[in-house]
Amino acid sequence: MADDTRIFHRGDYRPYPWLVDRVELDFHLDPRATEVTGRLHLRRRPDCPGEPLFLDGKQLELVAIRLDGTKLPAHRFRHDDEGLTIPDLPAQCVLETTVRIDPAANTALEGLYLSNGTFCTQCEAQGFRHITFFPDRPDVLSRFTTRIVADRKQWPVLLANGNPIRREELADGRHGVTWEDPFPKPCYLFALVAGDLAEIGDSFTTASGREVALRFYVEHHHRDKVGHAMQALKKAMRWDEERFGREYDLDIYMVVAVDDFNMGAMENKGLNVFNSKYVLARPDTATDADYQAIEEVIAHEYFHNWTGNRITCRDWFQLSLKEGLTVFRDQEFSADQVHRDVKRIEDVRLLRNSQFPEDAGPMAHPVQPDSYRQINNFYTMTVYHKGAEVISMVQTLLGTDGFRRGMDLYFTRHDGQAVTCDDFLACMAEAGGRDLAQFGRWYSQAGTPRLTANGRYEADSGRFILELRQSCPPTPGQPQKLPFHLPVRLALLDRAGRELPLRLEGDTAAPATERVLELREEKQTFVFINLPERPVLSLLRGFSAPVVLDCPFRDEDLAFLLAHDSDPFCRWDAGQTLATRTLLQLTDRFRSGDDPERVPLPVAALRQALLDERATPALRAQLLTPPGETYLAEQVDEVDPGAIHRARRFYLGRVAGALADDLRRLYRQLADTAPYRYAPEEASRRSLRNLCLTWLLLSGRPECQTLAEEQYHTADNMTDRLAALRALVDSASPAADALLADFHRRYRSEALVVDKWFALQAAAPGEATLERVATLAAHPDFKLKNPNRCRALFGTFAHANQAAFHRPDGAGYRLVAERVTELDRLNPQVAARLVSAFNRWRRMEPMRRELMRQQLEYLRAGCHSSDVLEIVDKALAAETKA
Ligand code: B3K
Ligand code: ZN
Repeated sequence: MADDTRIFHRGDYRPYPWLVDRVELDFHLDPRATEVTGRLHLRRRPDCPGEPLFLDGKQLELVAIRLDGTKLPAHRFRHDDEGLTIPDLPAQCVLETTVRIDPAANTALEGLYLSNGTFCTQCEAQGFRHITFFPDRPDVLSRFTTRIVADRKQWPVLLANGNPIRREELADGRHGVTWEDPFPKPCYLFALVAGDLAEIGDSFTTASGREVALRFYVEHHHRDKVGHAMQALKKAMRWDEERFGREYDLDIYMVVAVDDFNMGAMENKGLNVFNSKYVLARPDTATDADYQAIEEVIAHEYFHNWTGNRITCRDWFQLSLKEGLTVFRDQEFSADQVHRDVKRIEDVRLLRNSQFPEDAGPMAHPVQPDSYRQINNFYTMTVYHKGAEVISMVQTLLGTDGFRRGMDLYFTRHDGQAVTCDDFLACMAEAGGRDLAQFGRWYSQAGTPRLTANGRYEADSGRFILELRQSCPPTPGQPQKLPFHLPVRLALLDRAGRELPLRLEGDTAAPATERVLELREEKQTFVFINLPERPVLSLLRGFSAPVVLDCPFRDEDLAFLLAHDSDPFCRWDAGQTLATRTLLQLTDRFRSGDDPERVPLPVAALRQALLDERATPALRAQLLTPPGETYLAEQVDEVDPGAIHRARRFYLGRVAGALADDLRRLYRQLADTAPYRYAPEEASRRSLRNLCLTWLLLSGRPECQTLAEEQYHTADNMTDRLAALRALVDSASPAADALLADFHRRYRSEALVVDKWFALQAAAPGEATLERVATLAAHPDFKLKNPNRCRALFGTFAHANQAAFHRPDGAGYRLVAERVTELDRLNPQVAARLVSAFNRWRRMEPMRRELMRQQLEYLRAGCHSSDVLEIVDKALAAETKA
């Protein structure tokens, strides 16, 4: 049975009838029996007379309850599974409750729990109700004071939000620290940490000259892995001042790294709690990708201080108000730190691989969802990343200056409030002087729009007639869609790849060479004039809208764009389309048993891209990397993951074989000349060099294995060592097993590297991977309770190894379903993420479709959390009718 079958609807919002001006919390920490006293200073809202007080509270043992200092008799309140109801309260009062909780038994990692002996909290979205009785909703803002008492020896560091105001030495070896947060905040931003942790300090002077203490807290053996995160934090603080005029507001900013964490990190006011994966880095333990991700997540959580904390969400349906906006801000920040063009390509790849399938599947929901059963299931690619694309489109429509004015207005008007996505859009419309009413459909309509373009050149009149059409497929609960307001950035190129002046019929302004067309109708025609030759269309530059582009480009035009387009995104995308066409033809051959050798491969175009000295190495690596298997699966009507996998391997092997001499030469040219250092140019060089190595191994030349073995042994950093090992494992080299064992021996004490070891094996191609994953689950280092480890093994297997997960005998489905059932009892949030691997079951070929359906039925019968059941029920629900 489900533990919660209620459905929450966006339209049901009602303000909370009480104000909680202040709350004083008192924690007496003990792993098995922590006592929490909460003193709430309550005031009835004048417009809500007579309403009882309801406080959320789950799995709390009520020890005492007092009203204005006097014990409240049992008949004056009701305590049930959901919380505490108290009718008949005076208009103003102080309510005090004391509860007992068991942090050591908390495997869901929501509320107060222990990670390697450190107490920590995770309250977003609804964890605070597992700590004390409180209105656990984001629109109730209170000033928090937190006193923490614990054994001094075991937990010398005691942290909470705000500034420390009192330290106490107590009897029996205990000590206490009291923290005060001057900023009113919702309880989801509350945090507490207690542990034996190393403190790494630095400071930052804000633009207005205030000194802010920066503090990182990590387990002692990690103290030499914090430098990069600290620098990232300082960069983010400066960037937000320069780009958005936002300064930090408290005197101290703290970040704690813990090993057990359900997601990436949490932006608690003044006290971020991080998954250690996004803090710890040393050249020998972290890859370039890890370094980049750390910079991004540190910045993301920091940026939340304004977009999320100072201005928060009225209710959880507004989640994208803070998440979409903050992802947009971290993407802009990262683009300024690394190569902007490659960063954009990485973001689009992620969107296409993960958000587009979500938007086309049973969990499709608008950026502002209409309903949910379990809010944790809505921390999705759609809310985060499509939400960020929506913000980016606002910037495109308003221009950078208009957008900045809109942000300024948003900050001035709503500082200290809990608001909605509509409030945000209203600021943008007002400051930008634009009507964004139709644009608002991006928040309310789910599904990925399809943009169709048809261009026709009339030689005698010198006109280029561009017809744009849009449509959007039905999604659950939304059979019909209205047209979107869609910015289409474009250019027209001449035969040398130069951008032509763009003059639309009736234009008076001087023609630009790139412009943004605004599509608002289902179909619109744009006529460009004064064109002496047939232009090549460079469409949707920079991916100006999150749509599927349907454009009947000829292969020659794609090859031309791949070689010449001055917009790096369009260059890359032309290459992706070319590769996709080839890969889909190959997939057909593999499905039907026809000879794949007869399919022509775009070798010449790829060689040109590989050797293009004008492009950065990282961009060249992106131009060469074909779309992944999940993306390809979305392009066909009936998915045979085995055929897609074989097609992609065949393509890589053949292209690599044809380019082998170039790859070998480049591999040598791009070798290191200095010790490892994380810097964008260095990472860029390594990314292309490691692509060369990987492809050389895929080309099947045995002598290349020695190159990889050498690189593995001589590398002075994790990027190169891991790339070499992965290349050997992926090409099923006989050397792989011995090196995997060596890798484990070297890094067995570094949890984050052991995660890489598990993930690498779970991603290995070949049917036998399934048996290996089953064996690894029994490895002494495997811990189902640790989310990182669990994601490394089972998450990688289910989400990133299509061929093995979809093994035709159904063994992959059974393996994952069993783990989901087991995890569901321990950690429903992590279980729900894993079970979503079954979401696209209806698109499979009939045999796999039936096998997946059976496992979903088994899961529906065996799981009990609302998290897993919401996903499973939606997956099994009737198919959306077109
Ligand atoms: N706001 C948190 C996510 C909380 C997820 C709760 N299930 C991290 C972030 O987006 O910054
Ligand atoms: Zn966030």
